[in-house]
Amino acid sequence: MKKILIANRGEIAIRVMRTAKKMGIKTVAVFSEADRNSPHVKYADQAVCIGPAPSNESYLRGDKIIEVSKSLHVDGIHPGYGFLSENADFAELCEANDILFIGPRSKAIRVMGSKLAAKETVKAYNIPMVPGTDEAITDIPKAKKIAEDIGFPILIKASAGGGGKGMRIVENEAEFESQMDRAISEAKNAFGDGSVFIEKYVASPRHIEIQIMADMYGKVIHLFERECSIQRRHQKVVEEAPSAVLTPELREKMGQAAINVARSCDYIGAGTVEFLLDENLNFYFLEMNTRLQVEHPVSEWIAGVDLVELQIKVARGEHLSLKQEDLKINGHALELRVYAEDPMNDFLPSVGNLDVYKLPEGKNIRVDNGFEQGMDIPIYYDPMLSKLITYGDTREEAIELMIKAINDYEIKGVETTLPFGRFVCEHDAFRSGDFDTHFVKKYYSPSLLEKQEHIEAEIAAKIALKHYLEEQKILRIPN
Ligand code: MV4
Repeated sequence: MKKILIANRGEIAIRVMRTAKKMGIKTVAVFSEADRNSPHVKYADQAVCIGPAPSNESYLRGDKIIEVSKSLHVDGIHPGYGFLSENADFAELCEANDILFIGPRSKAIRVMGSKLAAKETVKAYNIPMVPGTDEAITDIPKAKKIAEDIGFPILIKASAGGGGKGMRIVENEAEFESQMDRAISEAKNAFGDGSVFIEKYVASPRHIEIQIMADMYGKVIHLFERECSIQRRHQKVVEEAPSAVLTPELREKMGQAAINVARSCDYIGAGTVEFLLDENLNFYFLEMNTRLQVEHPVSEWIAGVDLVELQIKVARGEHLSLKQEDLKINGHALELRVYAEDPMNDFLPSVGNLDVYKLPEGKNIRVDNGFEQGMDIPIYYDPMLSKLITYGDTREEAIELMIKAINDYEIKGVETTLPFGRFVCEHDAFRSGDFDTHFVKKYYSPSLLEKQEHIEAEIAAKIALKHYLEEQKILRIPN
């Protein structure tokens, strides 16, 4: 593999190119008209404009990306996350054009993209699943009987959904039919596929995911778990590895289950198997994400691997040389997603210009960034600016360093989720490790953030005053 094209933008495009360069592989960036001056364009060896700002006219144009790849003699395409990364048709188009798609084969993407097909596929592998139906519901009275057997509340999920899209809680049997009707028509509208199924609703779960890596010769390893329960409306905010609640035995069990999920679909490359973990530490398979994830750096840090390097190696046919028994967890890593969103105003995108943009630096701090000072933040894409990742020998150290690094950011021009990240890191429930997916809903409100900012401003003012008075003393000493 001599040259790869990165079909993405922002921090992940740069992150992939960094590893490609390390491996001596040439890089091609693609960009939209809104991203002409973006860092990922400058960072690449070659760059090609593929269309206007809207994603469906640029970063989602698989046909154009293939065309560019052919004319520049690209060997492989790395899709990053989002955009075309889980588009089975695009992976197939790459296969048909003899360009390596750096990811699983299109078949695995297609199976895991359908939640019902995924359940069907993993069934033979003894993977724990939430009680529910495993076929699309066509007979509503029959489904209602099943719901009564399972016990309310239940959850209706769209087969073509995922990541929380197309879900509906049904509290009791009285509302079953109406919710079912709505769920089906919603699914039809949103995904063009009205297939829905039901599951018992797990009320206070943690969201634990396992990173896996597979080569094309049937070897599959796992790189431990990530705890992703700190999320807001299905948008993860803080992720960490390892989880504060897994025992080595449970980790081993979940790791093996994840490996089996990968085996069930002949998976190749990096993938993530999502589980729910209930209060009694029972785990249930939810879905598999067939791409590199935003939060992959926390796994890289504790496992001591470069996941993009492994992706490229297995894509070009190398054997995985890592052995499961040689892998172990070292220390603790945390990631905060820094969004240009206003935590005081319902996390509305805060568009504008990055008048000041200075990033924290130092030992055990990693910032995966896609922006630079002076840039406008385009309104067309996800408003994530960068990811702040910190590491420590212990969870406490990683948290303390996260707070320090948050304070070392200097951003003017837009509001960001940095103060919200500090709120999470300072919260007792987070620090104790005793939290679930309802953390934000349960504990966060803008007024609490205001209070915290106020206290911090007061402390800062007091420190400044003390300095001032001390300086005055010094100045008053006569010569
Ligand atoms: C669930 C659940 C409770 N019970 N399934 C949301 C994302 C999608 N992957 C599945 N999700 C959930 N499925 C059952 N049977 C609760 C969620 C859920 C959730 C899961 C992970 C992380 C955050 C979440 C927030 C709300 C709901």
